[in-house]
Amino acid sequence: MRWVVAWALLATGCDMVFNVELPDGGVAPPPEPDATIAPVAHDEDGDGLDDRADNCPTAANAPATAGAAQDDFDGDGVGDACDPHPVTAGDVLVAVEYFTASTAPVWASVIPDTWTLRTDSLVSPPPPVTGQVGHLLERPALQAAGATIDVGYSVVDVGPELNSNHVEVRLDTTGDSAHCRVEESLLDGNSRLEVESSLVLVGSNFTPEVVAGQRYVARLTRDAAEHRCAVQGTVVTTANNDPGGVVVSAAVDLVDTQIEIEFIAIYAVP
Ligand SMILES: [Ca+2]
Ligand SMILES: [Ca+2]
Ligand SMILES: [Ca+2]
Ligand SMILES: [Ca+2]
Repeated sequence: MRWVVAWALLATGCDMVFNVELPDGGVAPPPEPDATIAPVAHDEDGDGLDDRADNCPTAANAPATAGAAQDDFDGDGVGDACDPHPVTAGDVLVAVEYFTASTAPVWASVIPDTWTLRTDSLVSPPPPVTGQVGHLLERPALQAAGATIDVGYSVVDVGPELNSNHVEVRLDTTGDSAHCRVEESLLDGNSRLEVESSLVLVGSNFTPEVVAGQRYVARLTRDAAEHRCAVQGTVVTTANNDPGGVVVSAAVDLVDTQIEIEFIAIYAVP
């Protein structure tokens, strides 16, 4: 029997309610400060190294030789496979959420949607049969200058809208917002990858077509000079017209698209 539990999170001065449907009965886990405490014996990327021993817990990067160190060219503790600045030291993984049943996610729906927490992922509500519906998942603001966000997800379903089914990853600072968007157009059959900063939009065709069930990692990096949006080797950049502050809010914004989120990681340059 499935049941629904709701708890409130206080963040950025606003009450947010996160409705999570758990697969089995039991006592709802209380909210925890953040998932920098990785779960024991959990290997998100399947490279054989537990998350807590892995210098890049969301991308497979085990050492080529047993006992050797994982590649980290600039020696900042963030492995090359996921380092936002692989030849410049200073990157730090400041928050990561694996959506395991054993950790209560700090990510919360702004609208009291029902997202389903599975054993190792979070699934958004299904798209509507008709019309257009959006879903917004946010986390409390954190200190993260020059932040990068990685969202590992797969598309479960897209809705009936012809030209606006999309997954958007967002980092907001005071007075500025950066977006990395993957849009699936049923109108022309193309997928588009876009990055937006302070209303400056850059677009690029994104191939291959988004495939249901395939894992994608959307990465948005905001540096002082530019924003970069990267998915599966395609990168789109635009100028950062307003560097903003170091207090960053992060969000995953959906329209007419159902996704299964495997992880969300945030890096910062201290
Ligand atoms: Ca691992
Ligand atoms: Ca790894
Ligand atoms: Ca590094
Ligand atoms: Ca680095």
